Amino acid sequence: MAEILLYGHADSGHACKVALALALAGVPHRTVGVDIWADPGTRPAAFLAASPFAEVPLLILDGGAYVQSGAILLELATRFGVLGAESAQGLRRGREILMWEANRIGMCLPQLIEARRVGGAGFPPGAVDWLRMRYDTDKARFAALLGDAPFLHGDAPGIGDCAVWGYAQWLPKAGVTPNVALSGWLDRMRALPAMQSPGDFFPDG
Ligand SMILES: N[C@@H](CCC(=O)N[C@@H](CS)C(=O)NCC(=O)O)C(=O)O
Repeated sequence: MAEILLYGHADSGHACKVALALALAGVPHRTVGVDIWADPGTRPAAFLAASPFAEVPLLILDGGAYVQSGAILLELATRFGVLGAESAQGLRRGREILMWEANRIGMCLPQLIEARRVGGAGFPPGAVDWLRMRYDTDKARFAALLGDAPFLHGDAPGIGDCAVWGYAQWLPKAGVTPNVALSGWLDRMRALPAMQSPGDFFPDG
């Protein structure tokens, strides 16, 4: 198999989701840093040619270009039979959590982080309160999804855990707090042997 390349950046929770999945699955790969704060036109030509919105993550796998973090997670899980895709039930669980994450907690957390980064500039009045209100619902739903299990996929983490980790790793940057379920899960995720900091996942990005 040709070398697997992951284009990403340490400030991108979407890219961290994929980096974590590759690490948990033990899939050898190389990361390529893309400066997400720079003018998109300055990004590597090979990246611009393959990523339609000039966004990370971009995964090059067997000559194919894969975008959208959730879709990449599903590709990795099904191709390698890992992180939930070992069974039909685990894959279904992964799909359900990925859809929930993209619509809910994975929508409000990045926006809350961005609102703090820019001091609220460009956010209409009430937007941050609305995002915080959504997060309160999301963390309650997270607890319901987790139940008594250590991970969202049960005894071991799967693609759903990778997806939620992407931005839940930065709750303080979003100015919000976890509930007991989220806090315990975050501790268990941090303790995974394959876990790395965003800067270690993307040393040149
Ligand atoms: N829905 C996409 C979101 C990707 C995304 O928003 N990427 C951001 C970094 S988190 C990016 O590349 N921003 C750079 C830009 O838009 O110029 C996914 O799930 O992969």
